[in-house]
Amino acid sequence: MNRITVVGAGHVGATTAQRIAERELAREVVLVDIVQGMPQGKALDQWESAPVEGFDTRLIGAQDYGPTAGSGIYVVTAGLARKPGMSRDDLVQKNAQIIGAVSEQIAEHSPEAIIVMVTNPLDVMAWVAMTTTGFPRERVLGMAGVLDTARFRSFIALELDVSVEDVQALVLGGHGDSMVPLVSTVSVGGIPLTELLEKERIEALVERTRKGGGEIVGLLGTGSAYYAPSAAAVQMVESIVRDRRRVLPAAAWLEGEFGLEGLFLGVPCKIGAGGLEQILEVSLTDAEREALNASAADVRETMAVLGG
Ligand code: TXD
Repeated sequence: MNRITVVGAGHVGATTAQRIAERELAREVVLVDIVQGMPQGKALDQWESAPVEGFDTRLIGAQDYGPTAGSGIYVVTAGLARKPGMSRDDLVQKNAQIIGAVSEQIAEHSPEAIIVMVTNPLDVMAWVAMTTTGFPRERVLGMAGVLDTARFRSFIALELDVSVEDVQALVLGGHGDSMVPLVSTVSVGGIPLTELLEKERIEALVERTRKGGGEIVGLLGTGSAYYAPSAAAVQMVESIVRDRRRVLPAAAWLEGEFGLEGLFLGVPCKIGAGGLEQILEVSLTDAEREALNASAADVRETMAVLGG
């Protein structure tokens, strides 16, 4: 791919740019941020790591979207963090304004691009991006499921003292609290997790995963997670760039899948050169379906804040 743009050069955005460059997923990575000089400074610093790391992907920073023209992918991480005294709804409105403005620029400069939305609340921000750009659903995806699954898999690997590579898991629904882990689908080297761990222990790991973002925030003191989130976003980018058709949990616009429509929600997606190639459906237990519906209700409530 010629060019990938990362919008928002903060913690997640800058780390995402560095990972994309180190893997040479594009010839050029453009970091865009509103803060004067900051994306230029980070991009230059990253480019100066190229001789040591051995990559040829050029990194540049910008305040405007001219240099991003023709990008195949935009990873969108621009946004505000919640400040003291700011309500959740205020934050949604502020971030929706930012994502609306960013999306107009994307549509103008790269009408064929694929958007990977990271900014929270990502299901709703993906909807803002889709409606503002007018892009088809195939070209707008939200990142959360890969991160939630990675956290779940990392905790299971620790618990069983096995390689993370052999732990497979699927998480549906919204991000964090409202995620829906399909415990029956979790396997370790092909062995169902339920044969290796007590139900209570599995529940404890699920709970830790649900609160995974908060655990990091609590430890960091300021800011939130970015190493695992950027790794997760880049896994989606890589599947697009290399047309790998990986089956990854991601937020996609539903049109009847899982009995839901008219919202973005985390579901198993086949991700390839065209973005969303297919949504794969799995049968759910009654409890899982109920949890997924509750997660959908959460997303709809937030859409309603924006008049959706
Ligand atoms: O799983 C997930 N989807 C997430 C989401 C995991 C981790 C982080 N998640 C969300 O990503 C988080 O809640 C935030 O909404 C975004 C970005 O998180 P990050 O930790 O990178 O935040 P920072 O460090 O504050 O960076 C945000 C940057 C900052 O540099 C701002 O100056 C910039 O966004 N910003 C903008 N850039 C471009 N254009 C506009 N309009 C703009 N407004 C702010």
